[in-house]
Amino acid sequence: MDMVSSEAGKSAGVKEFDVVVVGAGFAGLAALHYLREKMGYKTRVIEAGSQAGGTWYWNRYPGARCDVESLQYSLAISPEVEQEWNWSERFATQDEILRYTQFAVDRLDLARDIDFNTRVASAIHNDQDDSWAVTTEQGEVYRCRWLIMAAGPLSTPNIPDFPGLDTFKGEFYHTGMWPKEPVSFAGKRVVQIGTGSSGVQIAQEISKDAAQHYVLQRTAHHIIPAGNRPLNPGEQEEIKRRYPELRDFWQTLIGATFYQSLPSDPPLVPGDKSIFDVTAEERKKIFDGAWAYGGYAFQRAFPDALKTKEASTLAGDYIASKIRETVKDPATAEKLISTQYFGTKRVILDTNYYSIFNQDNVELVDVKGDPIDRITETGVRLKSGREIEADMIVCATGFDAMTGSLTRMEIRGRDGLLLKDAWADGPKSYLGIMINGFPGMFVIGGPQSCSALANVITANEQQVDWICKAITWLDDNGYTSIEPTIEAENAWVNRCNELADATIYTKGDSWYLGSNIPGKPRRFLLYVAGYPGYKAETEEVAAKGYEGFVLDKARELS
Ligand code: N01
Repeated sequence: MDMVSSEAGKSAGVKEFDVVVVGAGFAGLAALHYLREKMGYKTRVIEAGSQAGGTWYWNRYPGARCDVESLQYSLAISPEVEQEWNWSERFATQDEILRYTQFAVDRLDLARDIDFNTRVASAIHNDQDDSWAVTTEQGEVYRCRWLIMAAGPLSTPNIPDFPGLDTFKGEFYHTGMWPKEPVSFAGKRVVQIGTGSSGVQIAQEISKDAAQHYVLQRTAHHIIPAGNRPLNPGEQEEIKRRYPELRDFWQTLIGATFYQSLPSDPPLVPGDKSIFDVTAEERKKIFDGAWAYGGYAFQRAFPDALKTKEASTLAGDYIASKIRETVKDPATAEKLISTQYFGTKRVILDTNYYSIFNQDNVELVDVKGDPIDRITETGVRLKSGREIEADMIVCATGFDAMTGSLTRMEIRGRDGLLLKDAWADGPKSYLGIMINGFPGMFVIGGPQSCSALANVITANEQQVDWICKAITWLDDNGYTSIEPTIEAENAWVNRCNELADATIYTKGDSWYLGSNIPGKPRRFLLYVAGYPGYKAETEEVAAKGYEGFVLDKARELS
């Protein structure tokens, strides 16, 4: 179906599509495949990078690796891709995931409908005919009936506004914008700022070669072992044989991912007993088993570990004991122990981070106690007056999460409403997919979705499925517009807030709450009740004829 080409009002030079998708990460690729192959829609993906891959394209810093098991962190949309690709390790490196993405792009012939090296500047809704005009930074205009934003939840790097940053004469990098050219740490004095997931991974690479490595930590995060290893003989083959059954099973789990590859494996952790219903010895035994198994087994060892401060403290205490066992200098060990409740920040998977602090060339610098005053020409000055000389500064300072990739574009909806203004008091959406005031614009991985709290590829594919079915239904019924009511949106946001308030997530500071960005309203940005609940709630809305949405037929379809 190519309805666009038959519409009036086309302008010279304007490219016309049924659907424009912004972003060629996993979400954008899944959307393109679905729209093209299952629906036959004229679709264009606009991508800022020179290659598909989204987060795995930009975050090419040394040490980058996924924290979801590779056999589960893959697209389900194509049985061919699923069967023909071979993973090498339990948790894949950035490089391997990018090669996998390229394999999927080639196998599904996706590149012919993607414009690379093209960044979107604005997306403006036309209230007369319910179309969207998407303009790139190069000035090209794409017109479409439906717009899908798949620009990523963690894709707008946060470079803090350190005074003097522009005066620094050495090398400067952010993990989320890592150059393609090799970067050498050898023999250099390297200051690393930030100790979240990215910081913990790159720290181990920097510390291997740097003459001196200063790790500037503002807050200690909780880190548990990944237990990475090469895949066992036969493991991949069995999963491949059983993918349809296993993918259905994984979808029933809270994070749409499992800490054991096979449901038939003997359970390593019961996962269903309250942390308070076991003796201290039993609790330790369960934690020991989960710790040894690796991955998020530890986080899921007790169902209530993320529910109350008391439960979270028990998990945190166990991690503290492991840090004290590993780090030789007691003062450094104490600094590395998180004072946040376990789970308030994203729990990090890793293997050797704590032990780098036993090396002579690595120093942990507490920049909460002695904050960064300014960047100088030659390094970093702390408030105490201490000068840290550096040849290189690496910012692992995270992202303007969930909203940054949207608000940095000029997105104008009904009556010229600017998205940034609509979200001035905090982002709002209905189902984490659509926004009042922005008809016909769908978001994948947006605020109040469950995306970043689940296996994000599975979450993306579920949203793609929902959106594409909605578009099919709208077109089949002659609707040209869909927009959530303000009441439905408010109810969804309130529900997400209530769900989050009943957990540990809102009892600390994190990008989940926007509190990592100065001035960003503190709001919990995700749906916490888990993937199965999210899927059920969104599908119920669709089954009820898109309850909570206003549907319109402003434009005549031919
Ligand atoms: O970012 P972060 P990230 N002065 O926000 C510090 C995913 N991911 O890129 O905690 C000094 O977690 C900040 O300190 P504080 C994953 O979902 C996954 O590491 O705000 N320090 C913090 O330590 C993850 O959660 C993978 O006090 C400053 C750090 O910078 C998400 O991406 C790998 C500062 C930022 O940590 C983001 O992770 C990588 C300042 N002004 C990322 N500003 C895997 O799959 C910030 N910081 C394994």
